Amino acid sequence: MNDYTSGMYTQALDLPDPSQRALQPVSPRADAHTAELQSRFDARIDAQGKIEPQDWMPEAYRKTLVRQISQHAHSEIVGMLPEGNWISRAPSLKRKAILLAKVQDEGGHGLYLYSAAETLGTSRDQMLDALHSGKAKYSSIFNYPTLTWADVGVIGWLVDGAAIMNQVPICRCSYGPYARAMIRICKEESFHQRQGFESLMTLMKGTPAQREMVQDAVNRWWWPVLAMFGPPDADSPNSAQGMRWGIKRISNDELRQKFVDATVPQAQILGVTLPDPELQWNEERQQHAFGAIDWDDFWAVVNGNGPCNKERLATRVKAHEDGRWVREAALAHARKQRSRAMKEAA
Ligand code: FAQ
Repeated sequence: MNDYTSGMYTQALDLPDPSQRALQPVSPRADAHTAELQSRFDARIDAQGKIEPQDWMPEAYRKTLVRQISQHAHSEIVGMLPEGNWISRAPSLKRKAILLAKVQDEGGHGLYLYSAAETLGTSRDQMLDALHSGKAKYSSIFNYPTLTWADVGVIGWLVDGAAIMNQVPICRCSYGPYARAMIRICKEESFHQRQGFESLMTLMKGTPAQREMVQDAVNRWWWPVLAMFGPPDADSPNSAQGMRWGIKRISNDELRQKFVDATVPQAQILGVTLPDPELQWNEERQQHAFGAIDWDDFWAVVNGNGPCNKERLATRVKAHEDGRWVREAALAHARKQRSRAMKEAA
């Protein structure tokens, strides 16, 4: 039971609703008004319509969106770090320019997403405080190290590939600002995925040592990428309600399966082996069967104990502190302009 499962959907989920026990209506009139707003909201969700910032929405819907969108924004911003480490070591000017553009795109995605979350009444400062104090989550995948240049290609191919698989359905999310932000993000992620594949293809056409480097990177990233889709549906506390509200459109397990099915032929074209002896085509199910994911490792990483959690958070906090003077200067400039405009108007 969690606090996202309040309201009428708890009936559909067959869960008790604690809010109904704890809260009494202010007055019968207020209660009737809320019921009317709720029923309009439900009708719009059922009709696949969009909810906009000025619309009434249940508090639990707002809270779930702030949780998911802010986690997503944090992932984009922290996701800049593993690749950012390679900007100064890219093997050519062309690769450096591509990587700079990609890392900058991720920063842009973070900004659209923080803006989308701000429309729900939570400030960017509040969200950043939650990230920097270690309270907020961000994607598990960014807590693994980038040991060689091949890791940068593998992040593009597999991590961006998984991100697209997960994020294309969010373009149809019921919350308008989130859905619209995702359209541009997905277009850019698609470019990122292709540049990663192309970079790996170049390495695979190179020396035996370069091919080995790619295989080693694929071996290290494959399983964490599969875990990135989130826990199995049966252990995913937010899924049923998220799907009912049209925030999530496809479940964690279904997306993971689609990703495996799409990636196996790409691995064959590249000439790499995916490190799973149980991975094979299942004729009956018309999809690939694959081995068991190490969920203990996933939860250790999510709970702050992955190989790079501490380093990532420390780097992020330092970047925020280093940028403090820029924010303060911009605010001071805005104040000066405002007071000048007021003097001129007087
Ligand atoms: N890492 O009940 P569910 C990118 C948490 S962006 C950490 O299934 P839900 C771009 C989950 O928050 C990548 N925590 O949760 C890029 C929940 O905890 P809570 C990020 C995870 O929300 C590429 C608990 O487990 N993408 O890659 C993870 O229904 C390359 C139970 O889970 C998004 O954020 C995880 N992997 O489903 C940048 C997409 N998985 O909050 C740079 C939007 C689950 O109750 C380079 N988000 N948890 O305390 C989503 O689609 C969903 O939020 C899920 C999780 C699918 C991530």
